[in-house]
Amino acid sequence: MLTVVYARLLETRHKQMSLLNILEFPDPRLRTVAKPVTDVDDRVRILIKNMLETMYNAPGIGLAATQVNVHQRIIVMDLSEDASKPQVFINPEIESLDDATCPTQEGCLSVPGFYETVDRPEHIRLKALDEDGNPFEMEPNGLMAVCIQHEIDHLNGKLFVDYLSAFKRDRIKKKLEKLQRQKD
Ligand code: QAP
Ligand code: CO
Repeated sequence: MLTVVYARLLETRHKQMSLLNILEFPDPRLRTVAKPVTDVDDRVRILIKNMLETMYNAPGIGLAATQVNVHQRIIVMDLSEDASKPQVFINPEIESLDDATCPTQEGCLSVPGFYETVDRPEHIRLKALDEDGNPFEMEPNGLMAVCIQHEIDHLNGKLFVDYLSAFKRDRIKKKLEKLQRQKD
């Protein structure tokens, strides 16, 4: 029995799992505009690993560095069913390819428990750097396109609740503030 516990301890230590604290609306730090990454180094790669672990643990499908109070232009995402397709976007840049939009029910780890429909461009072109600093391009559509736009909004200090009516946004703000007061 002791060997089993010790083996687990070693494994935990080996894995160096670190879950990051996720900021919640209306925390003003979520309004920070993130700066471009100048050097894709080991520091950035460790942050990416910790962001992926934090996202999988939540569980979520996307997380921007802004949400863990790191104001650099880094996004992690995994749209697979079984957490098997982690994707990383550093310094992402997008443009819409046409006028088509797709209404999608969105959620956010920084707005826990609330889901609302947002309309966004359906087809985009995306340029970014991968975790080795190599540039790549994609033309995602559907959920992938929606999710990357939601996450880039975070890097610009914007949240999905900003697309809702002031009435709805305020109701969400008050409910979350009440829950946050209960936590402290
Ligand atoms: C962004 O969001 C997204 O409220 C990623 O209690 C979501 O991973 C873009 C989550 C949907 C487009 C469509 C939310 C987890 C996860 C919650 C997420 C919650 C627990 C949100
Ligand atoms: Co979000």
